[in-house]
Amino acid sequence: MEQALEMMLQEKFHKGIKEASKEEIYTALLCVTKDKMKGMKANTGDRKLYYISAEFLIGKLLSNNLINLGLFEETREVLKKYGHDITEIEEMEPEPSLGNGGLGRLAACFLDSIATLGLAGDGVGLNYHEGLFLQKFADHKQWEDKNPWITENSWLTKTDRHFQVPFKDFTLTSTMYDIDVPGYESGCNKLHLFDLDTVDEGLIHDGIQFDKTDIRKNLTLFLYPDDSDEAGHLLRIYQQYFMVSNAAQLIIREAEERGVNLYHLHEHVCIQINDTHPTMVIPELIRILTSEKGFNMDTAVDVVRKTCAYTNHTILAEALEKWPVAYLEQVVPQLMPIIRDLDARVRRDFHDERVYIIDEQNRVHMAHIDIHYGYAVNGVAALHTEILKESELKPFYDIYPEKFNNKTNGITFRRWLLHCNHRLADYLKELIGEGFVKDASQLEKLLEYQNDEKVLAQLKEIKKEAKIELKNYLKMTQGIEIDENSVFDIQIKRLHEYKRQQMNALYAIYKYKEIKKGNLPKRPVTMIFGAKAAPAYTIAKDIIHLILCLQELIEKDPEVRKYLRIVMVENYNVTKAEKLIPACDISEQISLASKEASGTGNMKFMLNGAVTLGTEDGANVEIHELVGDDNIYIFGEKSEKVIDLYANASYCSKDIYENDPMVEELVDFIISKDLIRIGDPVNLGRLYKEIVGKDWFMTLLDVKDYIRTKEQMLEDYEDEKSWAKKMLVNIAKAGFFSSDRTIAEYDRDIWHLS
Ligand code: DL6
Repeated sequence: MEQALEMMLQEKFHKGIKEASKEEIYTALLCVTKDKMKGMKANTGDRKLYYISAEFLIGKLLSNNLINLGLFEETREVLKKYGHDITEIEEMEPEPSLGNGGLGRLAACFLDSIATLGLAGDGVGLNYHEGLFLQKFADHKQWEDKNPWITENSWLTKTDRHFQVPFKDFTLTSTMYDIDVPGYESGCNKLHLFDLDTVDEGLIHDGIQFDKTDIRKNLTLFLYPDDSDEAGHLLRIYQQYFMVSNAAQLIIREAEERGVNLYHLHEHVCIQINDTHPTMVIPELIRILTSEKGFNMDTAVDVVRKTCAYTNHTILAEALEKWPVAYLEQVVPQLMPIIRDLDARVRRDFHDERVYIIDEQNRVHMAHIDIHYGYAVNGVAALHTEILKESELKPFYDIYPEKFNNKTNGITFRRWLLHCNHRLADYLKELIGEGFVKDASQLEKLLEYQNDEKVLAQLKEIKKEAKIELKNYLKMTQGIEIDENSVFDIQIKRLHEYKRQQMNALYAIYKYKEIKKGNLPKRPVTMIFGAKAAPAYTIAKDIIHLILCLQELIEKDPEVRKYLRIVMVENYNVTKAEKLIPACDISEQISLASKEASGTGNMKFMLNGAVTLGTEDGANVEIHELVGDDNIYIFGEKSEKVIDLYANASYCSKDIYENDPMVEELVDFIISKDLIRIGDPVNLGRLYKEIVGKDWFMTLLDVKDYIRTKEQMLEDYEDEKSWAKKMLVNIAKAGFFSSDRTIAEYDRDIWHLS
């Protein structure tokens, strides 16, 4: 590495390692790493996977790529020798925020594991010029700004693949960019990101505003453009079709290049449809096979059905896409005869309107296309898959029980342990050997040490060091100084009412009031939040406003500040997650039971020795089963009860509010003089009204149990040895959540690549 880096720096900047700037070293390292990846062998196989996804939240790639190439340690040493710190060099890399949250990060973890397991599988998506918006706080509110990530030297390589993508009124020529995905001690795959040469960042004004109708200039500008109006909806359809038409053409072209007989496509190719954004790949493939490759409709449907599999990531109605026929006619009229034909086949075979593709309001249910015309449907955690089978998708499960299966999510340990917490990773290697890096189940060897005081003390020490690092980072980035001896209680995830950041805020109000009354905690608590709210999601933004107002109230109150702090991390992203997760004591996973399909933050936290405070939701259920009652704190109503409450429309937050003085006091504080003095009465008033009058995600149902459980947790934290043992058990049991295990299961049950 030393020689390669030195030569690259000389070639690019006429400088040596010692005198080069951080930015120059970053650029040179990027180029050296790219060269090394070019020389890697590609994973190959007779059958190839295409993982199509609107999001790939890959995060910064330098360190991850170096780890997977086995060059990280060496590079760190070389840099050290010349007086540079690799973490400072990493800071130079702009983060590609090509995703919103869990779904996109999952796709990135999957690419890492697919490559690591030596499977031939590429990602296919869009080359958004702007990542998910940059979040800024001002006036205790979220403001959005553009978030460019593509620089002159980036991980992208422009290829000479181009396809013609036909829309109603014009045809666009795409360009394919590739990002190499090296496996850990394995071969390399690709992430293919499609783009248009005509896209123009100059279209953006006033933060993230732009002309939504100028498709040639805006198509790949933004991930999830605001779809609160018709132009926004249409733009999303343009994007989705652009993504899948390119994917379909690439898949067919590559199959032909491999000499595959297209009538046997399904024997050589499988396509994973990641949520419904890529669903149109089904009619698009059928269109190409019938109009260009001489297939009749029956055969095309048959081949495509045997090629495509679908992953469901949510049961939230608003996230299950239904496109009006009129919109599809306006953008991709060539698909409508095919979609109508697919719907007619369903109507012919099943006389149940719940499973039709086109409903009475003339909307196309994208998930219904996937289920009828794919060969596998999976949920992303055991509970989620059960809910799909038993309620959300029951009519489909009754028809196709054999298609349904569960694939509990996972995370790549290369990023979420080796990279983000090298102290812990090194210590684990010292204790139990390096085997866990490739075979995560070996983490269980750690259980032998659960009563070893030296080991427990060392785990606590590593946690403390991570807390100090986070403290320094927050001081540097936000000018906030926190106390590493306090309990770090962290909730980081997208802002959504179902994830219930508002319930955590009610806990803060409770604690504030207790401290005011003189009930002082044994140890100070630092509550850390990180979350972006979708720009058009008003109540989510109001919740951020509440948290920022509480932060200010406490900061200005010296009496309370000694015992309680709130820190809302600005612009939460993958890079920040990597700093926050190793430092966490209490992992907040408090969604309303049945609503969080899986969660993956919960897995990252446990792997890094945090203890979960959670509901029986998503993968929390499996974490609970693995670590046992003593090593997790569970509260709240279970999913059966919640589903029942919805079914009978029998939840009424106002009843709870009016009949429980403690709850009333906490909720009233949102519109108290103390907060109105700091914040905006419109936002706070609206949130108050929403909680009292609607509370769709049942905050008030669980808030008291939540407070009680968190208090218990804080008390238990004081028993240092027993807490350290909980940390150890969580780390030891995290092996199940390696995405290598998840991918091995996808391969065994769905893809059959190996
Ligand atoms: O499967 C990845 C991830 C899950 O861990 C989360 O629980 C789930 O919310 C997320 N789903 C989505 C889809 N849209 N919504 N909401 O992001 O997928």
